[in-house]
Amino acid sequence: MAIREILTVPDPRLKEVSKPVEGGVTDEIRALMDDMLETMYDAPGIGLAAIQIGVPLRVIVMDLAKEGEEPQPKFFVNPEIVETVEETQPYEEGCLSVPDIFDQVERPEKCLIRYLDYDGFKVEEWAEDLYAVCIQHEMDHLEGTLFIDHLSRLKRQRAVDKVKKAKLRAMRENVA
Ligand code: K1U
Ligand code: ZN
Repeated sequence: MAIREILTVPDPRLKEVSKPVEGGVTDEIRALMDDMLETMYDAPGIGLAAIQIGVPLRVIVMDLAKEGEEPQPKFFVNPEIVETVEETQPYEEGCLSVPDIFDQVERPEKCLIRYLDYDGFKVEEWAEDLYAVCIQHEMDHLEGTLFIDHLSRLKRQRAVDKVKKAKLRAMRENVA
């Protein structure tokens, strides 16, 4: 297992549409998911899409366990949103690719999802609460969409500028 670098805005790879995994859940895909989970725990975060480590495949990992609870890793290969309810809920979202920026995004309260799990079994289940928020956020990554794309142009530009400035500052500190 390995911790990989997480891409941050404005890296153009974050705008790519990820491709389906062909040929089922192989050991190679499981190795990718292992690296993604380790990278997500290290960050730390509660979800991660493969494109965030530069791999344009439709693969997501997630763990919504609270501090002190047993880890509950979840793995999603070729996930699809089959159905959503009309009711929406706001949630203050963050993103490891847009570090230190948080803002409210309104999304459907519940969604029916279909995916292949770590062992390649087909799963269909309803996601609600934080699970619904997080899977929709991660599915957006697979389409090249970031949570800041749901905000106004001004807020989005401010967020990108803030991340760029922080990266420049960190680079200067590392040189000095
Ligand atoms: O996709 C990502 O970049 C991961 C992102 C997932 C997410 C968070 C909130 C709403 C929707 C999706 C994160 O994990 S940001 C970090 C975070 O939320 C967190 C970090 C440590 C403890 C608890 C939460
Ligand atoms: Zn994200």
